Amino acid sequence: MAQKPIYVINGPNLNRLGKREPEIYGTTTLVQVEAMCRKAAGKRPLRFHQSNIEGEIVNFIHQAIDKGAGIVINPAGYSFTSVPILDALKMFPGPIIELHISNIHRREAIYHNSLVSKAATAVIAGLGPRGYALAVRALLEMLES
Ligand code: DHK
Repeated sequence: MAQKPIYVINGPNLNRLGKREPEIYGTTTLVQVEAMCRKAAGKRPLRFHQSNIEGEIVNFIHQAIDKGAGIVINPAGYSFTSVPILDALKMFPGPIIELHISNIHRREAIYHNSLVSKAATAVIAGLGPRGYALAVRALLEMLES
């Protein structure tokens, strides 16, 4: 039977990774992040999405609820504001890793309280873009055990 995919879901402004505040987010592009995720996933199918629109992110999470094995999500700015994204994640039965490229706890106060963490199995913050590949590998281990 085909393995259920891992969903990697990205929120607003992450389409501009590489050019966006490189002193905070680095110079790696989202296309490069996707390649890192696919390499880390190995044989496990992977769906990679990004949207600047809250409802589209909710729809990606619904796709994962129906077809996915695990979620890595960087909700970006919606981490701190979005009850709809939190509500959608609460419906997901598998492991969820919340990911932030930067260490949000070392930044301005607006970035300190992520609503999404209430639904996350684990949170990675501050490892830079490499955190995505580590999150995918951690999901693989959780799914295999
Ligand atoms: C990305 C964003 O766009 C910010 O709004 C978050 C997160 C931090 C990140 O570090 O990946 O606060």
